[in-house]
Amino acid sequence: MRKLTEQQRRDWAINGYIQLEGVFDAEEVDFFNRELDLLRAKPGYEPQPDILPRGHYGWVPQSASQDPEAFMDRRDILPYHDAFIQLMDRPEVFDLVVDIMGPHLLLSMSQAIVRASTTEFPGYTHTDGGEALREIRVTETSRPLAMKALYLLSDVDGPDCGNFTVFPGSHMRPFPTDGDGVAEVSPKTPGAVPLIGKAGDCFLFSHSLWHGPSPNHSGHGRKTLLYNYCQMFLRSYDFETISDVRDRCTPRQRRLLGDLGYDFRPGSYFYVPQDQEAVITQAQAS
Ligand SMILES: O=C(O)CCC(=O)C(=O)O
Repeated sequence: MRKLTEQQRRDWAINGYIQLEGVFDAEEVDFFNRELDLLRAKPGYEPQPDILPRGHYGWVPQSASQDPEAFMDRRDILPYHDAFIQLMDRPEVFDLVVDIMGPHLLLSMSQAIVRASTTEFPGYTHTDGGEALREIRVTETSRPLAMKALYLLSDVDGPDCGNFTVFPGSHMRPFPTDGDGVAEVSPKTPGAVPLIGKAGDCFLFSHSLWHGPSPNHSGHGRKTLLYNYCQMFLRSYDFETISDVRDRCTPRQRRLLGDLGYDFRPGSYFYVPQDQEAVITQAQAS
């Protein structure tokens, strides 16, 4: 399997993120953009801010708007196309995820986001994983608890284009909140870096990095795919047990979805199956 270069290893340790250029070619970018547009008409999990608390997703019959440039935040995208399943262990990215996380990992979330071009959205900054994970940081020499791969499906070539915006090095610092747990930093706080990238690039970043979307005034929607990986002893965001797509998966993909190959028993997921490393490091066909 591929490994991080020395420069990437330093970037990960010091900045808390890495940019991989040109992971998708132009044809793949078009393909995934089309698939994203198709999701809108289908049922699925989306935020329901008037009904559900922040961070929770409810089942909706379709997205609020069928305009491909409008806001969409769709969770658990694996069932919609085999290409979304294949992306969970695409070697150019997954090999590096394993180099960073080690082999005892789960795919805990998949997501498609469109950030509409609008003057209404100021962007926001957060760490991943909710209130408890926000309190936990690990050292430069430790594996992370969780990390994401964010695939850009739109060019982001200037500020205020819905940029993925980060505070380099912040993964080592407590996230600043007021007494009610509300973030005291935003994409406009000094130190924030709005990242530039091309459709097809991928950002790998730690759950504890202060990050989030900038405003988008570009005139077009900024589209991304996100895959979250966590250590096995954490749990999945997207499913209670194991995703229904398991029958469409390779053994490695099934393992990434939490299928251990035997029924749950106390100790499962903390002490991993004996073949865990072999399954994760070998991309068997079926
Ligand atoms: O770029 C976005 O729209 C949100 C990405 C993000 O902040 C996240 O996945 O945690």
